[in-house]
Amino acid sequence: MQKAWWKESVVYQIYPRSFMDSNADGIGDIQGIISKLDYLKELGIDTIWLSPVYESPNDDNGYDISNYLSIMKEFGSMKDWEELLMEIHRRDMRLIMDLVVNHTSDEHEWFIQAKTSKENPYRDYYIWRDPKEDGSEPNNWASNFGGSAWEFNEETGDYYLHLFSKKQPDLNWENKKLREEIYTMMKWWLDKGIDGFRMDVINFISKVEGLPDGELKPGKQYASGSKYYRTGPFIHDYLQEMHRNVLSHYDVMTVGEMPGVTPEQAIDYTAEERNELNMVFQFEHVGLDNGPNGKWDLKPLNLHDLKKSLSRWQEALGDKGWNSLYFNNHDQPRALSRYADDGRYRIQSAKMLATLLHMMKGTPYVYQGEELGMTNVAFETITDYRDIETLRVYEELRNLGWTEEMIMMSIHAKSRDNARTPMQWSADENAGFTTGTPWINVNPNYQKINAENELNNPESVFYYYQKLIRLRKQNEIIVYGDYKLILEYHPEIYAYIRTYQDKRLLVICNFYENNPAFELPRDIHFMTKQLLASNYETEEQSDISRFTLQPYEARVYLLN
Ligand code: TEU
Ligand code: CA
Repeated sequence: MQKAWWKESVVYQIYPRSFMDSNADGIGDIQGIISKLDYLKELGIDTIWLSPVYESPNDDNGYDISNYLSIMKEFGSMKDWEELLMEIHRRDMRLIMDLVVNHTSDEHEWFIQAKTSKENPYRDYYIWRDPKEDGSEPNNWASNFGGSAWEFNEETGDYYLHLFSKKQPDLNWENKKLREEIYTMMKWWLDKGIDGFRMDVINFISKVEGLPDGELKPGKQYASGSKYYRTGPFIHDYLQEMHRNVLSHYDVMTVGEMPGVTPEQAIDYTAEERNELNMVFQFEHVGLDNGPNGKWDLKPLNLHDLKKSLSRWQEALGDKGWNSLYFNNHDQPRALSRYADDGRYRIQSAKMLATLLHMMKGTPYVYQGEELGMTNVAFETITDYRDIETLRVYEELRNLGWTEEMIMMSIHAKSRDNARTPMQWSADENAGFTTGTPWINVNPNYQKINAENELNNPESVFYYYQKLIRLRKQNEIIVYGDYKLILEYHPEIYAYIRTYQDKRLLVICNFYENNPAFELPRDIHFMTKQLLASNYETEEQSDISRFTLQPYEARVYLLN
């Protein structure tokens, strides 16, 4: 297997709107980020992924781009952005930008032109279809944010496709000129010196010819069309073309966000000899608490499902591709609240989840606030929520007859706003995020959970992350070792072994409040052991052939 800087990296995701406000307008901005770069350096981060900072009407917080070549005014100017890049590079860190090219904003110049007439030269940059005979939508696809995936356009008398909000029309990748415009835009950013891209829903860009109806479930008005747009017929051609024309000319990293991707498909996307992407964000492990009716249908995590899922990915990609490792991002509720305990054992839980993830094979991603043990939020009323998906789902569930209480319970558990409350810097008003009025309320637990407290406490979650990141830099086994699940059927413990040359790494995580017994499998022999990390006081020399774990305990041993 090839060594690579992006395999040895730890990436930190910044959601700019919620990170740090420098000018008291309540909105995070680029100067705010610059003021916190030393904090990220101290954590040990070497690559920053910046969620979109481009010009946008903010229907979906920047994932609806109206100009790819300019910076959103609320975030600052191009000069601020250039300063950010320089300050990042000066600290020997790298910057990857978000590339959102499945769709644009409906306020992008291309779409403003395209919608004016069927003859407009930009018309074919988007996906248009005539109404059915009765005037209804061309097919039954649902938008990922609820409702139909089609919007009628008066001027031309037909519909355009939008897999997300109606202010996010899908681009037509079959149009060669459009593809070339995108490649030119990518080069423009790469020539400014950025170090790569995170590509938004990039497995959606090729749609099946004819856009066939999806399978309608009983009681539903619209169906998922995902079968016809995930990993569509030309996706690999497009990505290989993008690689040939753009990426191959730069030393950069790429990660493709891919809802619904399978391990087999991920190998096709990431195998080195195929020249497409370096890694993908898969979604399997963040869907394990979805009930049969999807995301808002709550179901507790079954640890066995998590073991099966993560192990499947670890083993399948093995030496054939490369994994990204994440529990959190701006679309996901906080993993700590979701898969562990955000109450009494919050600190142990945060460290345990971090241990599980950071000792696996792949490139780890830390989402802002994760390193502080930030938790989900539970705003009392829907008016405190800001996310377009949450607001739309609220309406939809009401129409389906759900009670207010049931709806809010689901929103508290799953809303994307759980991840979007302002970064908690200190116990000052508004968590030190802004001196103005924040665009979304801070989580009321900021007086206890904040960066200042964390930095003053050597036992904090922050310093534990710092340690895990440092260990990765010091031990090649953490980056390159093979993965093997052990104690497969243990109901409470997730444990695995990494192997590299003559070394092994033993990782043990207790997912519950109980005190389960760990028993070392008999076929694991070693001469010496070294305790590399643990979230409780642990005797270095204590026997590990059999011992009792504390609530949410995690340990990492290097065996020789
Ligand atoms: O998300 C794609 C996506 O499908 C999900 O993660 C989405 O948030 C989830 O299905 C909702 O339940 C990406 C971005 O990360 C997200 O923020 C954008 O809203 C979306 O694409 C559209 O650009
Ligand atoms: Ca601001």
